[in-house]
Amino acid sequence: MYGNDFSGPDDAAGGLLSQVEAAEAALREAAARGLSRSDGDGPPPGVELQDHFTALIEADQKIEPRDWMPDSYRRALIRQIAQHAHSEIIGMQPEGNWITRAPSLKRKAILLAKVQDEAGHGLYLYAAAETLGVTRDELVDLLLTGRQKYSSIFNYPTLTWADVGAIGWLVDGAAIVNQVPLCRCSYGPYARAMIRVCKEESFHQRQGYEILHTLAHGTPAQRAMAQDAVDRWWYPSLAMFGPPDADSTHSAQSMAWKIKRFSNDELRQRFVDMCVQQAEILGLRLPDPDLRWNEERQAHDYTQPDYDELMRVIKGDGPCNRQRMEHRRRAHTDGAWVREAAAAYAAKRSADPTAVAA
Ligand code: BYC
Repeated sequence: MYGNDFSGPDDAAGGLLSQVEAAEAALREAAARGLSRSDGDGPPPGVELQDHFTALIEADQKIEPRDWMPDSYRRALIRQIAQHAHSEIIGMQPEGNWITRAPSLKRKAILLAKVQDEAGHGLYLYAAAETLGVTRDELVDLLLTGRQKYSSIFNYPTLTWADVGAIGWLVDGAAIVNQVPLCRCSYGPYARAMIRVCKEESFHQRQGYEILHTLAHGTPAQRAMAQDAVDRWWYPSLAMFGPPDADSTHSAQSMAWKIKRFSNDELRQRFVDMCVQQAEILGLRLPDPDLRWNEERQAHDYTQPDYDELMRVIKGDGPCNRQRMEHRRRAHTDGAWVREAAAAYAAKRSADPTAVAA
């Protein structure tokens, strides 16, 4: 709950933050429980590596960088964590577009902090991926050369200030629904990064919700702007959860390894159910004429997003793919001197710690 003037997304979502806290407690518990490991962190004598790995997963114990893991598990994690990191970094652009045009000093300061948080999330995630034996340069190269993708959602334009609110409410909201279960991911560094990310992300969702609430209770023009933003961001937000389960290539294996805890469709449904209640509080309409409560399923029926469009956007043919990648490549090139200076400073300091102390 934030503020006392209206109920916030956390209430309607059944306390996502408390789920993050529960995941954090479970993480500590798992560490304390510790399946017996030999001193070298390998399996106890006489236990095969693969069997030990499986036993750790089954016991809900975290796999740590020092542990043996199958190559396919390592590759799956690098793929998902790196694409997640790229999404955070590219995700700075659509909102960054509004920093210079935020309607007040307060809004500008909040948005600046939020965009900066996204950069931080990208860095936690790149650091988590690096623990799997891949370098930061390699990861960045995978993005810049287009061999790895980032979330489809960031290939849509932010046309009005209300889009900043809709991104906070819907996009960050979808991100949280997806990421809270990742706090229980079997790979320790990813789970720990997610706990920190989710705590910050819940504030992001709140700021978007508050922007939309203000607009929805403002002038007729502001209200129309808020509704238009929700109309444009609803289906792309549903598509963020990925292809339907029947077409999801990685889900089954990722769930067996407890990287993912729920399927794409399960999380999408959870998000829809959460948003219906929040939209009512906002006084805004979700743009789906077939959205209705299904008593039998105890969930809302809803219209699926256009998955052909999702695939086109993932493959590079969304409204802003080219612009996003050009911007990122230019920023990388323009930032080369900063990386060189930081590397030179680090080299100097390790050669002679007193030389650069002043
Ligand atoms: N966009 O077998 P599937 C954020 C790809 S950051 C692009 O179901 P999986 C935020 C998928 O990668 C948001 N690609 O895959 C930041 C796979 O392709 P590859 C990002 C998508 O991994 C700043 C193929 O389709 N969040 O929220 O089991 C500001 C088949 O899919 C998408 C994360 O990355 C998509 N929407 O499940 C505000 C969370 N959907 O790799 C907000 C971590 C699917 O074979 N990631 N693909 O080339 C995940 O939870 C999972 O990777 C996914 C996909 C649910 C995204």
